[in-house]
Amino acid sequence: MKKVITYGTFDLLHKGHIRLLKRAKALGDHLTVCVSTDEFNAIKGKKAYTSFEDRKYILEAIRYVDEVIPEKDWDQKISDVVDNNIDIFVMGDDWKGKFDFLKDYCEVIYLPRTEGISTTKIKHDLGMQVDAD
Ligand code: C2G
Repeated sequence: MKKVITYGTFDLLHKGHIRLLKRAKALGDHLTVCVSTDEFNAIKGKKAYTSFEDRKYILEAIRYVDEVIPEKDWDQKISDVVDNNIDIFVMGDDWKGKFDFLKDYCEVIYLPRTEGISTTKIKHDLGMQVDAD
């Protein structure tokens, strides 16, 4: 069984997130999504509209997602990959190169982002407070 993992906040879920998850799952047989906790989002300088528990609940309902685990800090990726027997690490290409250190442990693939949509854009268009990028 080929196992894939990806990471993210997945706030205000939109087509860009779903397309990433669909393509990630297509690379293997099992997709683990590591979703940022509210505390880690604060470290990332993000404030999600939807709580960790609700973002986890929503992700678990997606047909492409097999397991959802918490992302609590920047330094857990190697142990996540090793402990979960991950074959492929996938992220959108806004992160291109940032996680190449994982190539010692698994395949690393950066997929093209979906243009024209983002959580920040949604918040902006709705006149909501947006995070400092
Ligand atoms: N994404 C995408 N297209 C978009 C928006 C997002 O492909 N229009 C992808 C991102 O590249 C990322 C995933 O969807 O791979 C989740 O995006 P975010 O929730 O914004 O995740 P981020 O805040 O970048 O957190 O340790 C890594 C971090 O947790 C990533």
